[in-house]
Amino acid sequence: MSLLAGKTGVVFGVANKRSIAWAIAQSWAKEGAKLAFTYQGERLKENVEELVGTFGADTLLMPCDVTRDEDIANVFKTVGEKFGKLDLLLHSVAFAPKDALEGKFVNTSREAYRIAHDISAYSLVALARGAAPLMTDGGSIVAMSYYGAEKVVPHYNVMGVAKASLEASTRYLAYDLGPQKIRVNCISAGPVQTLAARGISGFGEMFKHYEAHAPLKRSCTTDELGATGVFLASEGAASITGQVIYVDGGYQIMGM
Ligand code: NAD
Ligand code: 0WE
Repeated sequence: MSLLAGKTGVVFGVANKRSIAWAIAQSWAKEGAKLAFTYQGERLKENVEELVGTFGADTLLMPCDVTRDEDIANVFKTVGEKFGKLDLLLHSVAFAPKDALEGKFVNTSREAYRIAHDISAYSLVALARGAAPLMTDGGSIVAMSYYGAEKVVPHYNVMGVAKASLEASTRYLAYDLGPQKIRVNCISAGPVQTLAARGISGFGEMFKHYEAHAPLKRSCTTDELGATGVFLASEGAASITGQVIYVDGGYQIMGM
């Protein structure tokens, strides 16, 4: 059964094979979607080229630093030219300066706060605005969030505040774009061992915490995130918009 046959999509946030974006892209492609990809900068170009090549040598791949309006404009211009219309968009992008994730939240600098919100939250608004004119048959926009948006997770700090902004932006975008049949949702994932998670001290402890406290006694796999990504992109989610769906072993329901 090809749930996404005939659909086109653009994916933001592949850095390597462990990236959540890569898992969701593979699941979308397996269901028949034709995808375009972007990469953050020259540093990641080769890596992403190699991965994306597995979908065929003609797969559309473009640079896009989401802090640059001209990069974003170029992506949607090119996607418009190559695909004609767009159905799916994955936002799987986040960044805060490392020191902001180490010390106390109260010490967050104005610059670290600005950067975290620009890259991790405002970018969803800019990408949705670029995509909407191409989503002429409606569409599905999916963004990645985390529990630190709603409860304090020590050291997640300014990223938690930026994810709260991402989730609120999802609701306002869902309202604005609903009349065009464009749906906007978040997947709130439990911890996953990716590039963005590596180098965060105590990340191993987080898995132990989920094994001890989540109803399913674990976090989530990237395959499960892919499956939820397919659901949100598909007709099965035709009346779901503005929501945050938890793929976290059930952790979010717990009070203790
Ligand atoms: P990842 O490092 O593979 O992906 C993060 C991506 O953000 C990278 O591809 C990076 O290039 C991109 N990025 C950063 N700054 C950018 C910029 N200025 N312009 C364009 N792209 C930029 O790590 P991941 O864990 O797959 O993260 C993907 C998403 O999932 C993020 O939104 C993250 O917050 C979210 N998330 C991750 C976890 C986890 O435990 N790993 C849990 C819940 C949610
Ligand atoms: O969203 C994230 C992490 C995003 C992230 C990661 C980094 C590491 C490298 C954003 N910016 C940076 N900046 C860097 O310099 N997650 C959901 C994973 C994560 O990160 C944590 C977590 C979890 C979970 C940080 C502290 C506590 C928990």
